[in-house]
Amino acid sequence: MNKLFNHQKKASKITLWGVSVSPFVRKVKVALAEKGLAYEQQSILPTLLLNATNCSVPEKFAKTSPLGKIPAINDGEVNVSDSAVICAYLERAYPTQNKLYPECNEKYAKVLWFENFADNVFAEIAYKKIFMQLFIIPHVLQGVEDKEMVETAKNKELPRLFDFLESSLQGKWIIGDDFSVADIALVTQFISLKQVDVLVDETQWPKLHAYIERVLTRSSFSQVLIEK
Ligand SMILES: N[C@@H](CCC(=O)N[C@@H](CS)C(=O)NCC(=O)O)C(=O)O
Repeated sequence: MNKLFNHQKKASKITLWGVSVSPFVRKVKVALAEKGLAYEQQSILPTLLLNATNCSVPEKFAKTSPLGKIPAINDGEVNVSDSAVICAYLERAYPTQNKLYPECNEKYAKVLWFENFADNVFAEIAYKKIFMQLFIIPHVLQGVEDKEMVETAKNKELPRLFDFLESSLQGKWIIGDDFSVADIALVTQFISLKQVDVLVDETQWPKLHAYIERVLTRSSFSQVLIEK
């Protein structure tokens, strides 16, 4: 009873900063759901977009996210920003909940590699060159997308990354038998692609297509996608 009380008390003090449309915010929401941690969300745009839309930047957010990016969290007095750092922090702060990183050193390194690939290499194309152009620029900033950038990303750059992932998939999850933060980081990017109608062709990338569907059946993903 005491243990349960302590857990609930600890979990309820997490504040997540960021709008759910961000794949990086979604990544943290799924990680929190996997860990069964309660939180309250402050749906805020990054500082760059707050400024561009003449909105003020809350002091607490500025303090929590020094670069003004989303996501960021407050866990009591602890301020953490960047999705990869937040997930690593949550694993360490809440070690008894579902593990997001494997014990084995080699697998751990692979997970970090794929998480970095998802957040930086894949997102550079999927998020910056496609989602930003097709969603954020027209719908949030009322601007006009760079059509040439989108076409090159969709037809040349993205298929190469799909090929790489197709050849990397040897088991149930991206690094094999262990579901991890790498799966969360990757599939949250695919959700953004789907939101702008960029899909993975099942005939060309069958393993990747099945993998994404498999990850999406996890209750953490359904929970977050239902909330939206
Ligand atoms: N590496 C960061 C990337 C976060 C990121 O780029 N978030 C976007 C919103 S989806 C943002 O805040 N952009 C504003 C900016 O780059 O200043 C993470 O994983 O949290």
